[in-house]
Amino acid sequence: MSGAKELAQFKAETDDDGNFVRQQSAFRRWVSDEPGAEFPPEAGRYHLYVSYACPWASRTLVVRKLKGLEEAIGVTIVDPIRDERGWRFGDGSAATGEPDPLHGWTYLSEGYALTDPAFDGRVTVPVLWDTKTNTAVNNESSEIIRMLNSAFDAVAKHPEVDLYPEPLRPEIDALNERIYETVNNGVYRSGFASTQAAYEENVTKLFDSLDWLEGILAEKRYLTGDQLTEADWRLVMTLFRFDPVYVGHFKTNLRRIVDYPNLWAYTRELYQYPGIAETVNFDHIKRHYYVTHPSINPTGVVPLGPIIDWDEPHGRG
Ligand SMILES: N[C@@H](CCC(=O)N[C@@H](CS)C(=O)NCC(=O)O)C(=O)O
Repeated sequence: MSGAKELAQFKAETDDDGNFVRQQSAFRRWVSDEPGAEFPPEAGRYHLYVSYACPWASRTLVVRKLKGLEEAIGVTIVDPIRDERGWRFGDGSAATGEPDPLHGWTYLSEGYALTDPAFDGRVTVPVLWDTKTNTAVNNESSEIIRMLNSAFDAVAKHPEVDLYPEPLRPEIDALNERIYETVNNGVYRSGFASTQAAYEENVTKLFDSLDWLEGILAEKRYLTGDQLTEADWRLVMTLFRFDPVYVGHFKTNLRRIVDYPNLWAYTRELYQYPGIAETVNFDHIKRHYYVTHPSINPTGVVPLGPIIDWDEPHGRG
């Protein structure tokens, strides 16, 4: 890929002040268990296209796992290395990800074109695909995880798991809002800032939020208390990637997660939670970021470290 093309892409994603601006997700339809819904939940009908590298896509993998939807909803892992043609399918090897089992596509953009021939935005993961109408239902992770949490209970092995319980919703919404702005998206806003001022502003807000979260986790086991909710799983997608990638690649280096006693123990606890480690692929994560953003890492060299013991006992609880 040419560096000029990549720079042009990033320019389009940066405002006049040098701030990274994320595009709105395009497909916003819903799977619902309401009678007469356009997309009713059915085992075997829907499919997720994801990248292990992507924190937004990985949320959907985690919720699928926690709800016990592995048999009801299929998954395809795309190649972590992306070029200007967007996400590509793999050859089935551990390094490149999987071929498209449904259509034999080469690029995920083929699914975007099938859903909306006029689509001309960036092709993103995750995508929740409907095999019956052969279209993308939704490509916004925050909405897909809500559907997986509540619409598929009839076909879920763990319908009792509720990551967005009614009484906690206002608290979860408030946590999500600050964490999305300053942490989940804050790392991208820091890393893709194209001016010193934009970088410093975003890094400062990011670390103010990490300090705030460290304080919450000094008092509580999880963000809302003793129950894991979507707010925890959304946060930890960024924490898993923080020391391995963001500290170096996105220059979010005032501190590392391992320097925060509570955040680091909490990050390990969620990593060690049954079924989660198999959704976290550090090889895909590191190669994706370091190889796919030539404007900030033109050599594409992937660092060997840092050495992190993810299995160290977390000691919380
Ligand atoms: N708001 C979307 C964001 C998804 C997103 O930006 N995914 C990234 C990967 S981490 C992507 O596919 N980027 C492709 C591109 O920008 O070309 C969501 O939460 O689902």
